[in-house]
Amino acid sequence: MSLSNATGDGVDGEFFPEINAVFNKILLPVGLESYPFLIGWYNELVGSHFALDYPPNTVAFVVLSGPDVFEKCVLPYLHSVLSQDPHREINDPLDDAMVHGFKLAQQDLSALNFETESIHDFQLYPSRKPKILVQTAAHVAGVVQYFHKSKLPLKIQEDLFAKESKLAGVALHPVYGGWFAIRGVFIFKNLELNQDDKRLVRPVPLNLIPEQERIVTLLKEFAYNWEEDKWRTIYSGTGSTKYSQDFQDFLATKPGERWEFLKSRGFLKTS
Ligand code: B12
Repeated sequence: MSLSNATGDGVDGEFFPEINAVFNKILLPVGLESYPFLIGWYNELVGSHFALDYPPNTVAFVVLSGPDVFEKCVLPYLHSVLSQDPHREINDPLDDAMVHGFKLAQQDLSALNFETESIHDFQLYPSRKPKILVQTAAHVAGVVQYFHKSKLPLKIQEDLFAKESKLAGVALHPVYGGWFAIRGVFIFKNLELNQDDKRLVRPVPLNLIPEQERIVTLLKEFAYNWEEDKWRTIYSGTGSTKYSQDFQDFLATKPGERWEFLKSRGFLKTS
C-alpha cells in the first residue's frame, strides 16, 4: 500500500519505506490499510481527557479494514486456528483476528527496532473510557472525514440530538463510503520527527458532504437507525465494494451468538 493519504496529497511515498514494507506484507493482504499521523495532531483535537501520553511529534499509524475484511482476514484466520486445533471456540472472531494481525506486524516492526504500542478500537480503561478515539485518528491522518453533531448549528443539535447528548459521530471514507471500520493504531514509541521534518505533512481535511441537510440525515441514520445500515450508503464513495451479505449477517448477529452463526453457515469447515 502506498503511504499516500486518501486525498493523494500530504504524505511522501518515501516516508519510512521499511514500515510501509511491514504493513504491506502483513496487513494489506488481509484487507487492513495503514496511514500515518502525528500524535500532536490527534491530541490537539481530542483534548486532555483523551490525549495520548506521547510527545507531539511521535509517529503513529491508524489501521482501517476495508469492505472485504471478513473474507480476506477473519475467515482465513479462523481456518488457520481450527486447522491447528479443531475444537477451539473463539468468543470474538473479528477482534481476535485483528489482535492476531496486529501482533504479527508488531513482531516484524520490533525486528527492525521499531518499538510500538498497539491500541485496538475495542480497548477501554476500567472506567469504560476508550483508549483511543479511532475516528479522530483516521480523520487527522486524512483518510476519512469525521462528522460530529457538535459541528451542526446549535438549534439542529438541540432538535435532533438533545435526548442523547453522548451520541458518537460517524466517519466516512472517500472510496468505501460507510463500508469500512477503523481497527486501531500503532504508536511508534521511539520514532519522533524533528520539528522541520517535512516528510509527513498534515493532510487537509476531506470535504465529502458539503450539504448540511445530508450531514444531518447521515448523523440521524447513524444515531437512531444504524441497524439498517443506510448510514453506510448516504455517501457512496468512489468504490463499488460493500460488505458481503455474509459479513452483514455476521455483524447483525449478537457477539455471543457469532460462533454458532459461523458454524451454521458452514464457514468453520477446514477441509
Ligand atoms: C463506545 C462505542 C460505542 C457504544 C456507544 C456509542 C455512542 N453512541 O456513544 C455502543 C456500544 C452503543 C456503540 C454502538 C455502535 N457503534 Co460504536 N464505538 C464505540 C467506540 C468504542 C468509542 C466511541 C466513544 O465513546 N467515543 C468517545 C466520544 C467522546 O468521542 P467523540 O464523540 O468522537 O468526541 C471526540 C471528538 O469529537 C474529538 N474532537 C473534538 N473536536 C473535534 C474536531 C474534529 C474535526 C475532529 C475530527 C474531532 C474532534 O474530541 C472529542 C473528545 O474530547 C468507537 C471505537 C473507538 N475506539 O473510537 C466505536 C465506533 C464509533 N462505533 C462504530 C459503529 C459502527 C457502531 C455501531 C453501528 C455498531 C456496529 N455495528 O458496530 C453502533 C452505532 C450506535 C450509535 N448510534 O452510535 C464505529 C463507527 C465507524 C464509523 N464509520 O465512524 C466505531 C468507530 C468502531 C470502529 N471500529 O470503526 N459504539
